[in-house]
Formats: sequence, C-alpha cells, structure tokens
Amino acid sequence: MSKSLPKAERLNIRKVKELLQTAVLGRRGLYFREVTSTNDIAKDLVNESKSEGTIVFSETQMEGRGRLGREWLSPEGGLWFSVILRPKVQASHAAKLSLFASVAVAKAIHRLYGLKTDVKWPNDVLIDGKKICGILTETEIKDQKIDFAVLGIGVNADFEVQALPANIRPLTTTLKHQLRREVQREVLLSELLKDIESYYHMFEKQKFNEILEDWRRLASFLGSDIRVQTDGEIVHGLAVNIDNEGALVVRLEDGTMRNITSGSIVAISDEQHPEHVDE
Ligand code: BT5
Repeated sequence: MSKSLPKAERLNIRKVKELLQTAVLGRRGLYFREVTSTNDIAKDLVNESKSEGTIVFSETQMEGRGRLGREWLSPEGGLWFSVILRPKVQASHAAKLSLFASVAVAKAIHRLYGLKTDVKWPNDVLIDGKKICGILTETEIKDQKIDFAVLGIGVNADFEVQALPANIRPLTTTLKHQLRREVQREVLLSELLKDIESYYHMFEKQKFNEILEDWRRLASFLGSDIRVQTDGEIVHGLAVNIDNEGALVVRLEDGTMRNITSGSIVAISDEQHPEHVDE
C-alpha cells in the first residue's frame, strides 16, 4: 500500500522541479500518495486563481477512471497525473485535446527511450500494439468555449505488467517491461510536461492541422480493418482517417463512410491497406 511506500520509491518532487523545462505546466503541483482520482482533485482546484498548468500527481488511485465509466488501474510505480488547462478555444475543438496529449506522450517516450510508439484513436498510446498510456480528458463548456479542461494522463511506467489483473495483461505493457530496467519517473514526467506544453501552445494558437498531421503520422492503425464499439453497436470497416474535428472516419463494407465521434477500437487486423489511407 502507498502508506508504506519507501521514500526511495516515491516521486522525488525536488528532482522534477530541477528537471522541469516548461513555462507554466507543472510549475505548480500537488503530490499525493493516494487519491480517488487525480482528475477529481484537479477539477476541485480549477477555480483557484492561476490554476492553469497546475498538475495533480498521485502514487496510486483507488478510483482511477477511464472513459465511459471504465476503471483505470493505478498501481505504485505508474505516472498518474492530471493537468489543468484553460484554453480560450471554441468547444468544437475539445476532441483535439486528447489527440494532442497522446501525440505528446508518444513523442516524449520515443525520444527518451527509443521505443516505437503509436497512437490509437481516440486516446491511447501503444508500444508493440499494447497500451502504455491512456488519457481521460474532461472539459467544462461555457458560452460555447472551453472553460477548463483536465487532462488525465496515466502512463504504465516503473512497474511490471504482473501488477495488473491477468485479463488486461495481454493488451497492456509497461516501460519497465519494455526496457527491462527501472524507469526514472522524474525524468519521464518532466519530458512529458515539456511536450504537452508545446502541443498546448499549438492548440491555443489553433494550429489544428499540424496537430492532426502529427497524430496521423503516429497512427499506424490507419489503413487497417478495425472494429469499433460505439453507441451499443460494433462498426466494422477500414480505418481511413480522422476528420478535422478528430472523429474517426471508417469506410464500411458497402463503401459508405462513417464518422465516429465517440467509441473505442476493439480490434485491429494485422493486414494493412495503405492505398486506402487518405493523405
Ligand atoms: C483510458 O480510458 O485509457 C483513460 C485512462 C486515464 C487514466 C488517467 S490516470 C490520471 C487520471 N486520473 C484518472 O482517474 N484517470 C486519468 P479507456 O480508453 O476507457 O480505457 C480503460 C480500459 O483500459 C479499461 O477498461 C481496462 O481494460 C484498461 N486498463 C485499465 N487500467 C489499465 C492500465 N493501467 N494500463 C492499461 N490498460 C488499462
């Protein structure tokens, strides 16, 4: 349990501060040994002055959340944190928050460890087809603009896959497992914040095409046959692209196109049809 976590295994906040290269993100942070969900704590802080960029970090979460009410398991050694953002951007762009966050995480992990990372619509980062990171973005909309967003980021960092239940292990990986060594979470967190901040600047400046292009480059499932669970049905077809709003575009077997705004990809075939991917 986190209460007995030895000091050497806790996140070293002083080291994170030394390593931090951001202007705003993570300059103010709250550290916990155990919380329900870092997103919940972050949401309570939103209305404090200068909340933008505040991060909430916890060694474990007792009620870590995924999307659509799903559970997010958060053993010790992970990087479980939330970032408060207050972009003055139209609500219609909110879906791009998770997209840019997943690109930032994928790039930082690749740069730090040389591992090949992919993104999977709408909010996952994968290594070898297995989930290394999940993102839960929660937004509040006011007057058709984003009032605040809480980016909840979970990276399976410095623990073994065996710390997770057997049923999700086949679809999951951790950095410790991939690298066969311990991971310095302080370094990882500061690099993640750097990349998230630079993509956040792009988002604020409405450079959406650049964000979407970077996302597409990392989305190796585009061009594959996929199955998507959405609104009580499974959609089967070819993953063609994401549209400018961040919806997944699937070509169905009868040739019609379907833009899916909410759902989860539940299967990706190994066979690629790259000629079908829109450039
Ligand atoms: C996500 O949901 O992937 C979003 C996860 C966001 C977690 C962060 S941690 C900090 C912040 N605080 C929170 O409470 N949440 C955020 P989704 O796409 O719905 O995926 C959830 C599914 O992933 C579950 O149903 C499991 O099958 C699987 N899963 C659960 N824990 C996992 C883990 N640690 N690693 C990989 N897969 C996991």
